[in-house]
Amino acid sequence: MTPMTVETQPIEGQKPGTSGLRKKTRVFMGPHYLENFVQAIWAGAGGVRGKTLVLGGDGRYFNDRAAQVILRMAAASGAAKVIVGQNAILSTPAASNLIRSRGTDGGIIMSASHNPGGPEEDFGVKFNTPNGGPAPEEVTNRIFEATKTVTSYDILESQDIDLTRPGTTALGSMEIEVVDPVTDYAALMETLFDFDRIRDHLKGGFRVVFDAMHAVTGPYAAEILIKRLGAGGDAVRNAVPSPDFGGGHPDPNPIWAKPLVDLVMGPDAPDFAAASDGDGDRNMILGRGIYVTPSDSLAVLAANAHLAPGYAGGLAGVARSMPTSRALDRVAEAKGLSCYETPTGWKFFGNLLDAGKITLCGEESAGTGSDHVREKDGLWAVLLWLNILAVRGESVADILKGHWAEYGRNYYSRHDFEGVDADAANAMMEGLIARLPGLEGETVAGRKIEMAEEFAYDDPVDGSRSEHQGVRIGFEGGGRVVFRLSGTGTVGATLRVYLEDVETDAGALGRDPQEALAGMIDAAETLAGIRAATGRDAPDVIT
Ligand code: VG1
Ligand code: CO
Repeated sequence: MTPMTVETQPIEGQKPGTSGLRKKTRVFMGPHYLENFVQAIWAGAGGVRGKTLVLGGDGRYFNDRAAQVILRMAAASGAAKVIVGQNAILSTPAASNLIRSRGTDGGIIMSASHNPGGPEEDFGVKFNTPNGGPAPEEVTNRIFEATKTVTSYDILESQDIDLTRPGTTALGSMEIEVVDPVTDYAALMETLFDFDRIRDHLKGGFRVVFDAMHAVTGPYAAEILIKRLGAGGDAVRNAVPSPDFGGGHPDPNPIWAKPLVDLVMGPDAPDFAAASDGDGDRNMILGRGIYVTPSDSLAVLAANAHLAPGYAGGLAGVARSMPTSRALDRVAEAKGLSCYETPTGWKFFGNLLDAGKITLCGEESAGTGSDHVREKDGLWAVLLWLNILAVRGESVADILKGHWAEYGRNYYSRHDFEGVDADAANAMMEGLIARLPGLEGETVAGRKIEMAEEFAYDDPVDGSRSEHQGVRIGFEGGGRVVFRLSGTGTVGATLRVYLEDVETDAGALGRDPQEALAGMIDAAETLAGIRAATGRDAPDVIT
């Protein structure tokens, strides 16, 4: 087997976004595209000679072939060992766990997460550091710089490695260990939750449905929910991962997981339902007749985590991304916990988790997690909910209503304007940013503005600063509007408008969120001129 050095040229636009580099699959399959980026990852990681890495992906189209390329490149660059999920599959949280538990030097996750998959859809590559978390900005900046100067990459000439069976093989002088993707992850879950108690609760007639959305969590959910917890054989739907996720968006929200929402709103509703995304790090939580917003779910989990054995000692602190509703802050305040506010993207939680400042964290985009790994974790959130439900013996709806009665309700919604003209979206954001200094004290849509700023984050652990993390405008009485451009899309720009308003009046806790947020929706339009900038009358996706 001969290592080859292949000449190449920098390819424009290989800048990692909120979560790795995401592009159209055809772009990733283009000449040298994947190879250039992987060579840049080696550079950003300080080389891979003698190192051990983890490799896996969400099973989307091109996952299998990309894995072979990455293995040949790791071998040619002198890596000592790569631990690969069987068939190159690993959910994002399972990859994070392996990176940590096996004491490796990091890993590569092949996924575009909630983006659709297939030859005409999206692919992605992300590098995680030895703590198991997404590379921090300092590293992704180094990777991006390396993509701008790459002139060659090293790759081994060889046939494909057989990744279909667990076991150890070699590629040149590099060891390859193929592992079952589920085993270690399921074992970790057993250490955190009271499986006996959950099993008894299910045996007592509590009915659970999980929708894997044809994505990576199918085998994980089948092993954990059906085999280990005894949920019925029909408890896991769309359980076989497919390269194009059955033609759908593996995005667990009321739009893309509508059949599940219809189920819980219908006559044959289970007691609890949930879904996860392409790579298994997101969660959507539903109860009979009720959808739990991710922000509320995070707050409920923070308030009740101590009911699960893994968190019985209480939480060190909590964190949420800036656009996430402040329902979490209310719980933190009541419990005397520190609550940190970070920019969007899981990479910003890593330092807080590593430093032991927080135990639990989450984002409004259906991501929740804890210090058990360094990624958000969809099935973990499902199991924590199940553990809490088993202990409290109440319905999801009752838990949520009780939560609002105790802490007040933060009405919350996100409006997405997808695939809009990038120049127009940028101009809108710039216009808004230019007006921010004059907004304080102004009254917009009948509400007085208390603060208006562009969010910047100073990491309390390493002192690094991240600027331009979204515009936030706070109103008297706790209302808030946040504007951000997405960093995970692959076509045009996606404008996200995050709306929140606080209600503590006991008689007004059961309103429809869109109606309760009408004032904030008006204020957002008045402030930013969304319709004119996007050419849209209404958002494409409301969550
Ligand atoms: C979105 C979400 C963000 C999340 C990111 C990755 O980013 O808003 O909260 O961390 O996706 O999630 P953006 O930049 O498009 O708003 V995943 O499950 O797609 O890796
Ligand atoms: Co994801």
